[in-house]
Amino acid sequence: MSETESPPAIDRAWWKESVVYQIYPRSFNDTTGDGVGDIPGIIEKVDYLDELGVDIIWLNPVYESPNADNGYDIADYRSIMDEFGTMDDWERLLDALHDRDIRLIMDLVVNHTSDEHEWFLKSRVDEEYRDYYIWRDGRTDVDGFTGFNGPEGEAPPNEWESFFGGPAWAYDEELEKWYMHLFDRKQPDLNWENPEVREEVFDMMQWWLEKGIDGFRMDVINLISKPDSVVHHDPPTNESPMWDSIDGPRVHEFLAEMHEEVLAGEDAFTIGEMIGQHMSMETAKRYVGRDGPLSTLFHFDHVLLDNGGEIWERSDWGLHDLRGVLTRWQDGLADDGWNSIYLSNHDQPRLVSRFGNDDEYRRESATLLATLIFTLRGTPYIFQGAEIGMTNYPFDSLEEFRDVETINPVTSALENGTIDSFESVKDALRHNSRDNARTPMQWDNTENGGFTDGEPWIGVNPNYEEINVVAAREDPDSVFNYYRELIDLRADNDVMVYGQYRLLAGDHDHIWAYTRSFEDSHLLVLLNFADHDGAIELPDHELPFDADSVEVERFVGNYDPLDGELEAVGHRYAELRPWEARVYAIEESQ
Ligand code: TEU
Repeated sequence: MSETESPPAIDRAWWKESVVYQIYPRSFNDTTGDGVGDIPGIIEKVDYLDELGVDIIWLNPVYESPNADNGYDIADYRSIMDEFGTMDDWERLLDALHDRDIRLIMDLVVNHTSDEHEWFLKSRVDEEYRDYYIWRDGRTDVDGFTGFNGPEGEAPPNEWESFFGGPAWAYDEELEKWYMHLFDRKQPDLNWENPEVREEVFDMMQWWLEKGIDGFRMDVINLISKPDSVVHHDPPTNESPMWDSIDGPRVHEFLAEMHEEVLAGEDAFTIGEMIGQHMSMETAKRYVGRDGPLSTLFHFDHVLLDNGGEIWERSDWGLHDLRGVLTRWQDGLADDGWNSIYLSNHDQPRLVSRFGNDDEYRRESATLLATLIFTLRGTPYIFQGAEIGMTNYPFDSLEEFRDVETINPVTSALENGTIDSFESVKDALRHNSRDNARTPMQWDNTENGGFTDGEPWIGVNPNYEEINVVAAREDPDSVFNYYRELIDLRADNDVMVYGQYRLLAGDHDHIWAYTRSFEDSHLLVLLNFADHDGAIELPDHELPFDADSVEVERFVGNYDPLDGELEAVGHRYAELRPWEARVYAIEESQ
């Protein structure tokens, strides 16, 4: 930092200094032999989480649910799904985590409920509850329209297509009306226009906070306010596409109310999952800026880069795109707001298979991606299994998939001839399907990777014999031990947490280079996103320090140091090996 530039104000927060580990309970650890992971299974592994060194656990939904969408269809917000255990188990888990200074955040899924939730059952038969959901008349003015499970000649209220394929409306025979579901038909959308719905949600959040949780990850929270074409019309008009539900007209008002009623005065960590693409920084700051209702958000800009539209389509991306979208967020929230840094979760393929090379350079690229996650500015997230470099699954038939988002659209496309065979889409599904993330955690090299004694609910990746926790622990060069090192470093170095990001040589075609700067400390990060060697010249005018008068040390890296590599900074030139990640610590001389 030059003397004329004053450092930006730092708003410290525990959740900025924390590392999050995401647990998908269904696939973590099974103690009952039914092939499904459970809460006692997580308790068994709390020491593992402690050994890894993470600070916060984000638990995917564990509430009572018929599991049309693996728990994202909630039938009762205040009880635990039988398959996962009991409320006692959950309380034991909370205690076990808190005993080790690990915090727990829960998934808050309130854009929709299950169609088996009491509110929805009542809403079908009881006027008082009708308005908890979005019920509308169908259209009869559409020529020659049949099907969609509605009455003959009646079309769904508007033309929206659900995220999981098919219309975003389902017909109720008794009521002779349609209800909206932006996701599966078993996930009816709540009507946030109704103040009673908001009160119910806020009470429930309060109830969980009183149980001692440390925050919420809020599922598709920017979808809760629907556009006027639906809110004020029955049947709705077609003037707004479904995308207009994103950041809808009253979303900021609803979240401000949630903040006032529930979150203000609580030291809770809140992450809003923000579906869509290209959110403006102005909108982002309304959510997560200093005066915003939430701590941070998940945007989708980088995980949609390879999205081809349909689940069986892909589009190409390059380092340019990845670096471009993530740099936009680094710069956009540099002074106000806070990023979440994730490259995978339960909805995304495995990071090493997607952004790295899961074959010849699995260890190198998995550790490079870890370096990226831990050296960008924001709270880092590890999705279970990433820390041992787990890969995508070699799916061979549609029967091996479990996810509605894969099964529904592929089945209809096969039926209506849009695609002619499973084989023709196999490679794309192997790459895109959410089920890649959902195969069981690989603990050891015994049957089923030590996940279960029974028949696992979804296949265990056959590579469990090599890729598993026991093997990773023993190998000093493993992905696991590298994650541990990064977590330790982050706990001790403010520059990793708060340092400002600056992109270097932004047009390099396979090396991503940047600095992070905090007071007089800097990190120089060099990441070679390629299966081959590469070299980079560090442009003098872009460096935030004078390269001739700094002390350079190696900070972390995924290869053994090269002879003379510390001179690289003075020479403004570095050479990197395939998927090499190298970080230098740089101090300005006094
Ligand atoms: O995800 C919302 C969401 O955006 C996903 O549907 C995403 O578009 C897709 O998975 C990318 O392939 C949340 C939950 O994380 C997801 O598991 C749920 O299925 C969904 O909401 C509905 O609750």
